[in-house]
Amino acid sequence: MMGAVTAASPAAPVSPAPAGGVDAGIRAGMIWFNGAMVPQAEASVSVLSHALHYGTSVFEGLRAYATRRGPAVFRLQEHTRRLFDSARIMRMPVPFSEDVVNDAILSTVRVNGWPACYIRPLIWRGGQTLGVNPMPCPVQAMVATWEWGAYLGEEALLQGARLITSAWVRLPAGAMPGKAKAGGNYVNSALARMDAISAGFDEALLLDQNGFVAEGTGENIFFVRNGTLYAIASSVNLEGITRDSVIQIARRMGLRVEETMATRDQLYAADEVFMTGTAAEVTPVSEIDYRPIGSGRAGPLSLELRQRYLKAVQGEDEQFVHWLTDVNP
Ligand code: PPE
Repeated sequence: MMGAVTAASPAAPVSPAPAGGVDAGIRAGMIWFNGAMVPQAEASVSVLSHALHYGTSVFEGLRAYATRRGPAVFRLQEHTRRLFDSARIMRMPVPFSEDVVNDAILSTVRVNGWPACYIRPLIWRGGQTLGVNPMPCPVQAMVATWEWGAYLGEEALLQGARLITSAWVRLPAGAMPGKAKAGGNYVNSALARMDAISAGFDEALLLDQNGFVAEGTGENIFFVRNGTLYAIASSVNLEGITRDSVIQIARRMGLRVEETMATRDQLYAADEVFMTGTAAEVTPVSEIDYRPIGSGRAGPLSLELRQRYLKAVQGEDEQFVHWLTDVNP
């Protein structure tokens, strides 16, 4: 009988809850939790939190980089602005100002002493009553930090990532607010990412409901053709801050940059494809749907833009130092 548990196929053992409740695999040190700095083990919430049941959260992802002046957060104001825009879209009244959240981000990096780290602010509907209506539930907030290396692995970074178009369509604009970085949107991303990984690929390429390229599960997409850089524009993708940074860096290099919608076959025939995101930074793509892109290796312009992006985030490019906020002023 399908699914029956026999002596030969024992049920997976039930693992005991880890001491402290949560996330034993992530070392986040001190977490800013509703206005106080607490150890990770104490930053826990009720299992009856609205967000846990219905995905009613909004979040951000930032990075702090090691610079000559110590750690600095990349494009802090822009990320906090987008976090509050996401909250507005989700009708979540945030009990803190943008300035308080900016301070919380800088303090969390500072108290943990990270030279460089990933930063995850999260705002969510907590526990009060269950039922779909979130409005009676309190809005809570936290900022956690941890060390996070190459998003799709070192190999994808060096050789170029291998992508497969997902059978899951990116959430249509009439169904979900793609411009909000809302927790619930990431159910779509998680489904696509699981299937891509199970099929042996690094990442999924998501199309919109009309077949146009939308984005990766956590990255924006660019391509190069005949020397022009094209940034994918879509009504359903996230307006990436890395995407904006790379467009500005490319224009300063004197490259021709256009924002455009594109079909998957335009990517197949491109000279180069790469992905951008705070976690992924600039990750070259070497293959999509079994078709090698260009030479089938990380493209030269992708690698050059990656180098220039890394210089900018580390404060090594004078033209873009205004993007950095020192953690220890
Ligand atoms: N699209 C999606 C769907 C997305 O999640 C991200 C960021 C981007 C585009 C690029 O946005 P930006 O970081 O502003 O350039 N994804 C974040 C979460 C990744 C995760 O796995 O968690 C990130 O990169 O921090």
